[in-house]
Amino acid sequence: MESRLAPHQPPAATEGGVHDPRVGPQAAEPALAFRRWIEGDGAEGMVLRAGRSRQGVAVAMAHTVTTTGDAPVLATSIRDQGALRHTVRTTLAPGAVLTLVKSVAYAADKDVDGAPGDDDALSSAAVAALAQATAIGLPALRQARTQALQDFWLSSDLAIEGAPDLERAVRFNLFQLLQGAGRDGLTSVGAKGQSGEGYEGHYFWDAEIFALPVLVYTRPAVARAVLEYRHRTLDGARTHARLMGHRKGALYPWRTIGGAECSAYFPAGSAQYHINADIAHAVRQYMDASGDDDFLVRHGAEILFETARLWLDMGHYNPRRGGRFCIHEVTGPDEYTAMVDNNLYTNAMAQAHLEYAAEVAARLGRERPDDLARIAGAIGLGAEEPEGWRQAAEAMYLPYDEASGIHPQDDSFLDKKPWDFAGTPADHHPLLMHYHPLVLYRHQVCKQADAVLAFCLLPHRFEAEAVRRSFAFYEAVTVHDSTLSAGVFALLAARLGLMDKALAYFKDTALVDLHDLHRNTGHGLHMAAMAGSWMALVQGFAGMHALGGTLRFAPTLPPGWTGYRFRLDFQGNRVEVAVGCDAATTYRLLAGPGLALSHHGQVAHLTPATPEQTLEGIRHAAL
Ligand code: IFM
Repeated sequence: MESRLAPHQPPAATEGGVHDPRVGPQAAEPALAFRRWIEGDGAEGMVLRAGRSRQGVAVAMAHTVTTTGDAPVLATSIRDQGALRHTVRTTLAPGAVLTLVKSVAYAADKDVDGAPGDDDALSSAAVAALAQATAIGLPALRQARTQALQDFWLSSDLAIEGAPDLERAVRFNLFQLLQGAGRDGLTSVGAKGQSGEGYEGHYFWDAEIFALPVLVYTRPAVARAVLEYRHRTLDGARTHARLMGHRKGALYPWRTIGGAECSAYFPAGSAQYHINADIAHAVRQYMDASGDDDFLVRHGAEILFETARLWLDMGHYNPRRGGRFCIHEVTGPDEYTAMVDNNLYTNAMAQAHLEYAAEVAARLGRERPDDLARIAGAIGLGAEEPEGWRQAAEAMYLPYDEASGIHPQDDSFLDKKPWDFAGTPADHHPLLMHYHPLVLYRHQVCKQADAVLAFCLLPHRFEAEAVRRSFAFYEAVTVHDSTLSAGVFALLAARLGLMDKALAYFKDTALVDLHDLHRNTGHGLHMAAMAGSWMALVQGFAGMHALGGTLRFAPTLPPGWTGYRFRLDFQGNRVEVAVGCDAATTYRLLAGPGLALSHHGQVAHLTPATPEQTLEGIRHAAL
């Protein structure tokens, strides 16, 4: 029996001989280079370090082997060109059992006190972690893990009656999100979680706009930790802003791990300024659901203020647009369109960001003036700045085309040449693998939800019929080459009462990895799409919306389902929502002091004395 430890070789990143940019740059060398062996105290392993960033990781392992019948066991370890092979040989009598317990512990620079780059310290940290795990023992470790998962399902359990495959898929997705989310305040949620090398382990807006809503309502403490990571990397965002020519404020990098921008190609990278508003939206979502003022004054407010400043620095009041506040030369979420003026999503999210930042500054001024003074002092915030944010938000330009009655994705999108969908060979998808980006940029073709996402996140901002018309328009020009897209279309289709479409998109996002729908699950799981399945269920089919601090529902029932239920944590309460085929929804307070919620506009109060309410009405076709 052989177990092998070796520096990782990058996965094959080609399709038909063409490099797939979604995996990462083609490097001749493995990302991690061997530094030294670990040995002693029953442990063996190795220290590895990244070539450029010098970040290190140590892995230490130990084996215990037992056999029934006490057959002699010969264990050998062989080091071979940076790989470690542990071999166990024995001869077992028929029916005898060999048990091998392999324990592995990792340590990274962040686990080590002192100067980064110290291989000995890293090695000792891994050996210490291994010793600690061995001392605790397998049964106790397993018990702790079981308990942690039981706790997780207490807050996030869900069921879909009539679609067991989809129920299993969403539960699988939730489990993967839980596994993939950083919880130490030093890490976030990678686009692939911890499951693969696609996108080089980087964090994107996927964390805040997709993973975070799930965590906010099922694991608030983890949501807070993920947001703390952004506060911890605020200095990197300030540096990035200066690099991009902004005199003050912070601009979060489009893709990062340590806080520095790691995009290789700025039109599809740093130009996605909406990342600032995405993070602000996540802060707001967390605050509305938790009321955690401690987070706000330690971390959240500084993030909000520093990032809000950027919009004032880059946007302007445009006399040619009636003095509206315009934002030029950005890329929105849709990566088949780049470097545009007045991207609807960016402008609408920036508007919400500016408004909220001004609101928070005003509330802190009233309720926690010392905290506001401390934060303002630390970042040199002028007393007049929040009023500037409020005015820019009020004047924000949101593109609307009178002739078609839709919201254009940006100033130029409707003028572009239509894409020849009928003439595109079936094997030319995803388009990014077959057409030069400039060709895509010149056409009316969307990789993923863009304006459609704005309608989902900020429903109060748009008129219902314009949203319905816009949905039809964007559906016809979107190819969903990004896995982030289907969940968003499912969510909006459900809110619009387009139930067949909603269900089809829901399947695409729920089964994305279990069925390997994009044929690249081997590069890692698609965390945002997985989160998208929960969002489509809860925020789409059940119509949940909580911005502003009130929990609202407008449940629908997709065709073929006889019911569904899920749980949420909200403002210290745990609530179960069960939508049934009898056109009724039951809301149950499982824990907490109680709350008021809205069901199709009807207010219900759940209290410990009256913890359950069943309300009639399933919405079928209204926003
Ligand atoms: O963040 C996404 C982006 O929106 C589409 N391309 C992949 C990225 C990582 O998932």
